[in-house]
Amino acid sequence: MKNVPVNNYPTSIQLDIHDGKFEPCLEFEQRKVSDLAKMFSDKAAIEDILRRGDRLVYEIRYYPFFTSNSDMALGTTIIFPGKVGNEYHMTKGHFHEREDQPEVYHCVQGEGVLQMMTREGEYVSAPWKADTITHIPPQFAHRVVNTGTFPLVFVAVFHVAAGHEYGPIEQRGFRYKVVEKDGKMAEVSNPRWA
Ligand code: S6P
Ligand code: ZN
Repeated sequence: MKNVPVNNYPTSIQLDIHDGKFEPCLEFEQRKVSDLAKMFSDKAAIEDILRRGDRLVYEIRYYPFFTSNSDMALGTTIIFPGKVGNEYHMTKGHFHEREDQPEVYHCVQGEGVLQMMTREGEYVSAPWKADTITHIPPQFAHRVVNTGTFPLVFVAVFHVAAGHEYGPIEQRGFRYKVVEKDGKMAEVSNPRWA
């Protein structure tokens, strides 16, 4: 994160829980279907969406609380509802580069699933609704899936030094995929883990 001012005084920000926005926002990122082409399984569905002009899946806003000797940060993510093929909109998912860095996620709006998995493939999923708060231990990759019909908004609290490692998830995904099956949400085995 570049150009973030050091501030050694207490700081408060006001969050809009409906869209994850706050001011001032120090970093803003958008991820579209094209950015998640390695994550979603249905390649024909991806091509079809891209032919029609791509689509926004989620937005991330960051506020790093940098002091002279600490790097705690706040991130808010809004995942818009939708599916690619039968797979629900989701974040890319990542491990933290540092193995001593956990994270806390707080779902403030929407419904879905928080998927977590170790490098060995031990899998835990947490059903999510408004005000579910989950502690993610350092060794678990994490991905949020919006299975509802409204935007899902969550707040993440972490240290910037934790870092993001996307490679293993790009290569194999999580052990289970979160899909719509017979009109309902289902977690089905991911063939890349067979
Ligand atoms: C950072 C934290 C979140 C995610 C964000 C997007 O450690 O877990 O701020 O970066 O929800 O997810 P992803 O997988 O695209 O980074
Ligand atoms: Zn993280």
